[in-house]
Amino acid sequence: MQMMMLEKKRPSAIAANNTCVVPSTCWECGAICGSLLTVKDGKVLKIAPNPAHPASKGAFCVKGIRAAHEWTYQSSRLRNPLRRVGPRGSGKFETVSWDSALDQMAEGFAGVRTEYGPLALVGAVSGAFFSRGLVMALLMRALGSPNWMINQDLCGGCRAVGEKMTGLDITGGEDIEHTACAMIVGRNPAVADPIQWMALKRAKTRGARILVIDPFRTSAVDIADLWLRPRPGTDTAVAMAMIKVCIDEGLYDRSFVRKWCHGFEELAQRVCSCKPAWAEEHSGVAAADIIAAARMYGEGPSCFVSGHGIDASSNGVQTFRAYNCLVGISGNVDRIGGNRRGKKPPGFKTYFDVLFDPAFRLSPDVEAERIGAKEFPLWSGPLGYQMACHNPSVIDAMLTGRPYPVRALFASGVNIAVTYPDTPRTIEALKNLDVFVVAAQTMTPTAAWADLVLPKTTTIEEEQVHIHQGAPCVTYTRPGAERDGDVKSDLEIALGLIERLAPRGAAEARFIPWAEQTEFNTYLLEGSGISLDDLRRDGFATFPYRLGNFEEKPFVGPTGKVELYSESMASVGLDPLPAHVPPSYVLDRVAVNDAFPLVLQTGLREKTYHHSRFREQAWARKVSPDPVVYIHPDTAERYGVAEGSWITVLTPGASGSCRLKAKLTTDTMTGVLTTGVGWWLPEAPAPHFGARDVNINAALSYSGRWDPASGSADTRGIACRIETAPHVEVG
Ligand SMILES: Nc1nc2c(c(=O)[nH]1)N[C@H]1C(S)=C(S)[C@@H](COP(=O)(O)OP(=O)(O)OC[C@H]3O[C@@H](n4cnc5c(=O)[nH]c(N)nc54)[C@H](O)[C@@H]3O)O[C@H]1N2
Ligand SMILES: Nc1nc2c(c(=O)[nH]1)N[C@H]1C(S)=C(S)[C@@H](COP(=O)(O)OP(=O)(O)OC[C@H]3O[C@@H](n4cnc5c(=O)[nH]c(N)nc54)[C@H](O)[C@@H]3O)O[C@H]1N2
Ligand code: SF4
Ligand SMILES: [Mo]
Repeated sequence: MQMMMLEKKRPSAIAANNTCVVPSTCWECGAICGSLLTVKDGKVLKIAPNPAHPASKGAFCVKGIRAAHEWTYQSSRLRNPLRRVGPRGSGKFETVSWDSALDQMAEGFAGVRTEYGPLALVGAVSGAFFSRGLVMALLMRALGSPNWMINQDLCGGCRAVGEKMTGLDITGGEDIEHTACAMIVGRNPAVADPIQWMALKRAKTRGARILVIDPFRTSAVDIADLWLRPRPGTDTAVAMAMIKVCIDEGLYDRSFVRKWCHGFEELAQRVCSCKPAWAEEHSGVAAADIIAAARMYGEGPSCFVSGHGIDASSNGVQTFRAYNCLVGISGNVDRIGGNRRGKKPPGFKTYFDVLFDPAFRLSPDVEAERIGAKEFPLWSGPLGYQMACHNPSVIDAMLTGRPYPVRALFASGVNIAVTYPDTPRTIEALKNLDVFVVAAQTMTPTAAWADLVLPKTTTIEEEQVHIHQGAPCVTYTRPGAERDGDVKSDLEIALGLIERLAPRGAAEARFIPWAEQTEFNTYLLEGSGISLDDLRRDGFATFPYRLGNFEEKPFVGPTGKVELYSESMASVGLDPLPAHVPPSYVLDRVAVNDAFPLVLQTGLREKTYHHSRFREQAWARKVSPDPVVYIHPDTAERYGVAEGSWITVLTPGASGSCRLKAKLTTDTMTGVLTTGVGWWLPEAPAPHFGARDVNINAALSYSGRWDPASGSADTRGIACRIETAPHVEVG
């Protein structure tokens, strides 16, 4: 057991001629990089990396430097509340005051609540990683509804459920700095996470070995010692064979397994037939490479750097379970160079602590009514990751009234008409609502359908306090800029609504007891020994923590051990051991082979965009002007696709299609089409702004197949076909 004590860094704020440089944290994506804001007269002039930040160590990206700044000051920013004046989707809005907007919202929500009951009210948000997620959950609870949608079923949902079911909480705690082997699986760190990418490059220079498991040739392959290239969605087979090799060759940590793992014998039995040659058949990865990978990882200390590439699919939880078992048996948990478990200062409250705090919970019978709780108890039930709804089922409820009607939606920080699969169906659902309110910073294909659009503060106008597991430290985002417009934060909007509804008996104020963000942040910090003043001065605060403190803080499952055999999964009738479930395109092949002969991978990140954000910024569009689909030259030749030509992509069960520009490259496998996510065209006509044209989610189904544990739909590993289509100018 080791005691780690990190030294406090010196304050980095320097004042000079009315201009000051203050430490903060970029909040534009989950990497949360330490930043330095140059501020003058309440305006942020410049955003730069903070080399003194213990987690990011100067890592940063162009979105943080440029996009976040422009997002605040651009002319297309929404600066006043808007009320729809024409029919839904007509694009006709008028400017109104906040009082008038919040009165109307309160009236609408109260009306739906009276007519259909509180369950008919739903909130939607990106995730609970930022305070807006927690605020949305608590706002809905205040209104009496357990229903909130987070898009984590499409993001880290399979990872979260897989980890929780294994008893681990290791996301973000990859100790790349000290590892002997970084195993990068389904992760594109050079684009998605500059902190990880810089750490990986340092590790490589130091002599650590890099193992990449990815069907696509990312920049990580350039620094790899070994690259396994499985066919999409076949990682479970690879991981199970790696477990078998490690067990057969004694490359596992016997004493850790004896003391801290539950179900080793059962796991050994399960992988008994998973020979590397078996995995080769399923994945296409040579058996010899699987053996070499198992040895490389098994020698350790090794860390598992996982990504979205093995998430957001109908077999994602089992995939994560398999890799998590590998982490478990190798004992690479909470040890130097392995995967660190979540750390926090004593007393500090994370968003998850508040979400699960009995003081902020609805009664169990109301929570049991949450949409998805019965079908996906490990996602939407009390055992779930964030106890959020099963989103596709909510969309269904909006359209069909089953299991009960959903009539009012408040979407904050989520662009569901672009980022949820099956765009045409999502839009039909939005049109069908009685009340639809969106909080956003710009007009989007989602906001275009709203009755009210509430203009939101940006990440440089808000104060946030968050744990960064990368150092770890508590990190601070400063409201560096004065608000540019008559805009409000998510907390202020929620409080405005509760203030109007509580006197009518339609809301309970106790669910959001903080009068403003600073009070909320103070509440999170209470008892941690870290004050807001410390954070304001330095931008972060480190804290002492212990590695390997398993007695003091057991693993999170029912046995308090790493559950190779998951008791929670067994308790709800799911397979408690990792199992290879073939990806959708393999299962679909039987039925639709001729019609959909190719495989579609979505979600490849682009450096200039955060999903659907920043599409209106000219510099970003210049760097990345078109929605691209990568096609292997052999596949292109076979289907008559020329470099730079526009093609249409279709998948089974979806109500729309998507138009993409072909880029021919051997970076993608033969027969596999790889594209990004989040495309729409702010310059195209309202209300769709291209969301049914160039948005890949227009071509996907959201109506199942779903992962049995997380409820995630497939965003990759999908059978598809293409049509060659001429380039259509979108006006
Ligand atoms: N610039 C930028 N950065 C971002 C974001 C952004 O929009 N823009 N979004 C942020 C968010 S919310 C997220 S969730 C992360 C996601 O970022 P990452 O976790 O890096 O995920 P992806 O880019 O979706 O995919 C990573 C890799 O998974 C591979 N992959 C696909 N299918 C499979 C498979 O079956 N097996 C294996 N082993 N690999 C596969 C892909 O080829 C790809 O190289 O990025 C974050 N960072
Ligand atoms: N097919 C497919 N679909 C995917 C993915 C994929 O790989 N493939 N990736 C999935 C993943 S990983 C993710 S994380 C999601 C992302 O899905 P979304 O969260 O919908 O994506 P964003 O484009 O980041 O943004 C959302 C909107 O939130 C608003 N916003 C930003 N910050 C704030 C804030 O602080 N408060 C409020 N009120 N509004 C704010 C902005 O107006 C922006 O338009 O997409 C998922 N969808
Ligand atoms: S990766 Fe870029 S956008 Fe994300 S937090 Fe860091 S600087 Fe900001
Ligand atoms: Mo995500």
